[in-house]
Amino acid sequence: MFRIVLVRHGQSTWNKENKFTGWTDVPLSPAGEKEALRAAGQLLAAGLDFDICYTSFLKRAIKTLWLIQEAMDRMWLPVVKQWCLNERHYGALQGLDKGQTAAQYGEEQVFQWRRGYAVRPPALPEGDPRLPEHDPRYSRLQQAGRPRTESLADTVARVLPYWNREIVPRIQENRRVLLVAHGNSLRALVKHLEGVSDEAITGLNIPTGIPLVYELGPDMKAIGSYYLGDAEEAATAAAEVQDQGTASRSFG
Ligand code: DG2
Repeated sequence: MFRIVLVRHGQSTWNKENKFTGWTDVPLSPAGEKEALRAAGQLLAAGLDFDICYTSFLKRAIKTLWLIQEAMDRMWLPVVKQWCLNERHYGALQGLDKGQTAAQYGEEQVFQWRRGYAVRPPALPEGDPRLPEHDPRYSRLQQAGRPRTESLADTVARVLPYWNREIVPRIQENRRVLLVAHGNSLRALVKHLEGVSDEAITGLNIPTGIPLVYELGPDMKAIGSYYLGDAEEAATAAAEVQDQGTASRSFG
């Protein structure tokens, strides 16, 4: 049996403000830093240790990983940063309040934008300074690495090849892998690991900062999974993520 531990980064400042974030590079909130430290404590308490870590190009995931490594006294571990593990690009929704957007466009539309498997939010317009091509960390990538918007299906199309090419071989060498990423890049991976249908994945939400352990069979598919800590707390936190797209969450 093989294993991988997944962690969605701790709460970011824009998670706290309930804003669509995507590739916007916002930091952790103070609560998010605490979540990362708590995750480290849960990993230690569970006796989990690692040989290699993977994360995205975005500081909320990188900092979460740093905090976990420091608290576990594992700062020496190799870390691979990869844009393919970035959050799904939220296009022109980035920076908008999720609740206010639901109040303006309707909850069903926001649900489709957030969870419809093949639904792309409106793209960032030509010339927008937020386009990845203006960001030095993406400037050397091919067009596929510089999206203007992405659906979850698009996210799967970049997460999965990286998973198969780079991470699966490490797991098969019995390296213990910690992967710190984002709500939707992790949903893309979980969809694959569990063979979740395009319809059923709309109901899956991943809370911030709670380690999610996957036991994998020889075919690298899930044979079991569980959140560390209290299962009910994880379920409540996942339901809270789902709720972020409702108009009642609007502060306006
Ligand atoms: C959130 C996910 O990404 O949002 O981009 O707003 O995991 O990086 O905080 P993360 C964002 P939802 O799809 O849950 O609305």
